[in-house]
Amino acid sequence: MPNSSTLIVIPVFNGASTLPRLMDELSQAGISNIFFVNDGSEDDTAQILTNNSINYVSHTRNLGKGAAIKTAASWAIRREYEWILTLDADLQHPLTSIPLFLNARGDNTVVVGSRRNLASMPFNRRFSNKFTSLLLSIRSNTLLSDSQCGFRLIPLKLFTQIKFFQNGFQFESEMLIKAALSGYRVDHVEIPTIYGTEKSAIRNFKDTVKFSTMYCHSFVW
Ligand SMILES: Nc1nc2c(ncn2[C@@H]2O[C@H](COP(=O)(O)OP(=O)(O)OP(=O)(O)O)[C@@H](O)[C@H]2O)c(=O)[nH]1
Ligand SMILES: [Mg+2]
Repeated sequence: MPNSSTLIVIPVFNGASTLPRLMDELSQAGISNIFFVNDGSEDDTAQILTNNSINYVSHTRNLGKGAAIKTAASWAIRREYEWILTLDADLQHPLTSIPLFLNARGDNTVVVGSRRNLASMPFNRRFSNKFTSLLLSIRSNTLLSDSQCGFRLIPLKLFTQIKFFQNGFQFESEMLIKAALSGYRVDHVEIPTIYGTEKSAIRNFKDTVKFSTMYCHSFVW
């Protein structure tokens, strides 16, 4: 499983309903290089992380998933990791897929999970995923098959070379455009599509407006 150069990063906002099972799975898989960012959760997230003796920091208020990933990247850079592997706290990213990402590591490569069989994905998420992936592929001149997937292996030098302005979910799109336009490869590894009863934190209207603003802005970066 993860070796010492790669830190598993899990941003979490109000994750108390899925965290206990995720903790069990991490411990069963023998994964210990883990760092959580508790992004101003209002539920028992911090308590659960403390009880499980997990490395984590808390934002005092909710700053967004992108801000949480940037916090984790700074933490990892200070400890001389070379890559972070981000995954979601809502059990949609199976730990059994981790070796695929580790095997695909490269100095100048971002590896993104790609869900091919989208039958179990809710229709609105399927539509927004395909639409944003098309727009981002055009903008970055790179084939991005699942641009909204948060299961990603990122070389940490990307964060030292490029400044990222987005703090919410749009960070994940900004990161792909900037990485591709800066000469990074974007590779994909196939992961299963998993949807349960978890509640999405994505707000359709608000996040569509934010994505559109970020996309237009990207032409003047
Ligand atoms: N740090 C941080 N993480 C968040 C925030 N909102 C969601 N997350 C985390 O980001 C991950 C993905 O959030 P989701 O709401 O499931 O987004 P998604 O997986 O793209 O959307 P779905 O396809 O609907 O599940 C989860 O692990 C959440 O805990 C936030 O405001 N801050
Ligand atoms: Mg999710």
